[in-house]
Amino acid sequence: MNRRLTCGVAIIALLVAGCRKAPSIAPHLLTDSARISVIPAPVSMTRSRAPSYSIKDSTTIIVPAAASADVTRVANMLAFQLRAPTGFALPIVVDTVAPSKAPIRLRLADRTDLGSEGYALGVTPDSVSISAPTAAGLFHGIQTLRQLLPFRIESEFFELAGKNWQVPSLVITDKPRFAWRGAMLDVSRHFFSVDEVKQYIDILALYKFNVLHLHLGDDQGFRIEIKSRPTLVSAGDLQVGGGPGGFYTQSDYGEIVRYAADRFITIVPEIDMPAHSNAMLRSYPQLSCGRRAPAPYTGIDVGFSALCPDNDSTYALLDDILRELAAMTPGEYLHIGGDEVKALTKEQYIRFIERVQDIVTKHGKKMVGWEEVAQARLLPTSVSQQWQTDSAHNALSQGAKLLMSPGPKAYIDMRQNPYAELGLRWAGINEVRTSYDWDPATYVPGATEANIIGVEAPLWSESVRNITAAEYLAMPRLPSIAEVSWTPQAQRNWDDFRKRVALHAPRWRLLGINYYPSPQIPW
Ligand code: TNX
Repeated sequence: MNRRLTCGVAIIALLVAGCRKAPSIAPHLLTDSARISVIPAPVSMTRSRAPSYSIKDSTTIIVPAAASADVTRVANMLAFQLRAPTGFALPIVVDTVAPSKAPIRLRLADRTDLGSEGYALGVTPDSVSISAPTAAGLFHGIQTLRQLLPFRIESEFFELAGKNWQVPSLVITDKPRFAWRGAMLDVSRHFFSVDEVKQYIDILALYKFNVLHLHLGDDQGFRIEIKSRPTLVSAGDLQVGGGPGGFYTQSDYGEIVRYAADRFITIVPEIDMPAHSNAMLRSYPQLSCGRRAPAPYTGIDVGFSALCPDNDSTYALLDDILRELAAMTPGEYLHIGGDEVKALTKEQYIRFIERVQDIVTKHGKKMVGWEEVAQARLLPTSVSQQWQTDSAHNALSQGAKLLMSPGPKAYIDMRQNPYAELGLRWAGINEVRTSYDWDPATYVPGATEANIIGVEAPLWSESVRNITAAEYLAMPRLPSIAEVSWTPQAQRNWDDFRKRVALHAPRWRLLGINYYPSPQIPW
């Protein structure tokens, strides 16, 4: 029966059930290279009238002669990304060997206007050219190329992915607004395996984040092996709702650090102190100044535990922890928490933070702390992470930089709607538009863009038990925060963003990334 006939015969049923067409592929599952969706939006993008470029069987990836290990790795990652869905060989060839037809070319260019992470991307019918002053810039350029390709480029099966690999002709010049574009994962309230953390890193890389802050110690669990203090992880291994949760050996941690570094993402480890330290105190109850004895804790209360600031053994313990952490962390920063201290006096707190800052410095690192640390004397190299934004002036008057994570905007553990099962609500409902519509440079009175080191989206895990739940909270707010931290304010536009982010959902489905189908997005 042809379709018209089906409808004709079913004319009465139609009134009840509607006229069913023969099954067809939903339009959003088809390639539409006219609709471009790059997130975060580039600083400048000019499309040309020229025909598209196409990746073909014969395409090669050209790298500069004598490319550094970093550049070669970026080329390999591009090839790896493209080979599975296209089924093409895509050999990597060194520039000057033999002229290739219609290549993808990676180039290091001496362009100060692109900063340390920017890139330029040019597409003509005959080539794709990505140039950048650094390998990090090339890597970001590759993420843009990936997003310019049909979404099926995220498929692992060329048998299913089809043959059309067009990239529209255009010119992009791009670099980030802020140096620190971070996400935080709380692996203490609930533990996340190394593989889960890698999955999160994959999402961060796609959206050009460059920091993953790991919240490694809280009341419920202490998650990093410290060889000189081996009982920390064993005595301190619970999680919300019960345990055990798990911990990273130093070799696990090294694996995470390397996986992130390969994607130009720096790990910033946090051991929260002096409060949020119940798990630590399970091994060292004699160091407790808290309001409760350090008993196993699997609830979600905060502020009751504290390390004693007036005991030298406290600093001996912290010296061991921070020394080992510094040695296994290539990034410049160690995060010492410092939030929500309810069991100490202000004087005790200040004394504590100043001594810990000295320990961090002694081990060659810079200190980051939640904004309460600004009550203490901060070094100008220290960073104050704003979550309530009521102490910014203390930090600013000492020359410290602000890392912007305001609860109502950047906390992606807040619920996306009042009826959601996942997420907390103390900072309000944070729908994707709320997370998008703000300017980090003007959010704090008295601060200017120059005072802001960047933006970070914390994902606290009281209600989050695994990476699937984490992704449900993170998507689509992580791409939103990515754009807040990368794209110049004047070029950000909610209405445009909501349409662009809708076009990423088919990619997430191929990548196996869970997401919240926000009613604010035209999926
Ligand atoms: C506040 S924000 C906390 C965390 C909680 C979070 C839940 C901050 C520095 N401390 O201990 O996990 O709220 O949203």
